[in-house]
Amino acid sequence: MTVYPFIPHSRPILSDEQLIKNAEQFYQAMDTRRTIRHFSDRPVPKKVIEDIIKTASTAPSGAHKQPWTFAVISSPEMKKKIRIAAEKEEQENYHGRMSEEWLRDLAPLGTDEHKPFLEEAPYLIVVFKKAYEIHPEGKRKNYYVNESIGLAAGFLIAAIHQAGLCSLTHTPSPMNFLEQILERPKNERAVLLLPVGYPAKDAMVPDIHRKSLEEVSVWY
Ligand code: IYR
Repeated sequence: MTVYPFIPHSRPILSDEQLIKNAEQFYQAMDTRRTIRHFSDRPVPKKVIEDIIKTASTAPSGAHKQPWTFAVISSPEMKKKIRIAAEKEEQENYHGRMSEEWLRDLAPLGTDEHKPFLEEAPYLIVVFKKAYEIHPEGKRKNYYVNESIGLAAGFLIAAIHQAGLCSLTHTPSPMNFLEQILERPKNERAVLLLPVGYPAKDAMVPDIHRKSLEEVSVWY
């Protein structure tokens, strides 16, 4: 067993005013984030995608195992393959697999089985969770994999927004076609597919509202 060396860590003590300002500014910035479904094909520098992935990978994870792989797709051929496979699954979802209640809940959002954004956005990022690690001596366990992936995905979406871009948290289901198309090793499961880019010029979003602080918090 190796023990990490421990190093000091501190944050500067800020004035209450500065703390309040920082928190409020970040909230205001994040509150302008919207999920979009219509992307521009305007190119985005690869460096931006590299840095948002590095940001996602700063998320905390069970036993610091960092049980994630981010697959980045910009090749038009690969994007097309992914769109076709996703639409095949979604066709079955919208026309049989999803319950009446589910379809009713989605109706106000106007989604359907057509996923042109999978070819339009300059980048697709697929988030894979690593159920375990493959080492030469065999399998090594990862912990709290779902929680860790959720945290990394949250960081990723925040980083995309902060950079000035948009994403769509897309979950075509089942997602195993992504493992096949991208030829991922057997310890990786696709959990999220995010088109990333600028919104299309005529992009529209539903006029939905976020729950208030009172609705989402309890204080003791
Ligand atoms: N995966 C489908 C259906 C879908 C489900 C939920 I829950 C959403 O919030 C949105 C869509 C699709 O991508 O269309």
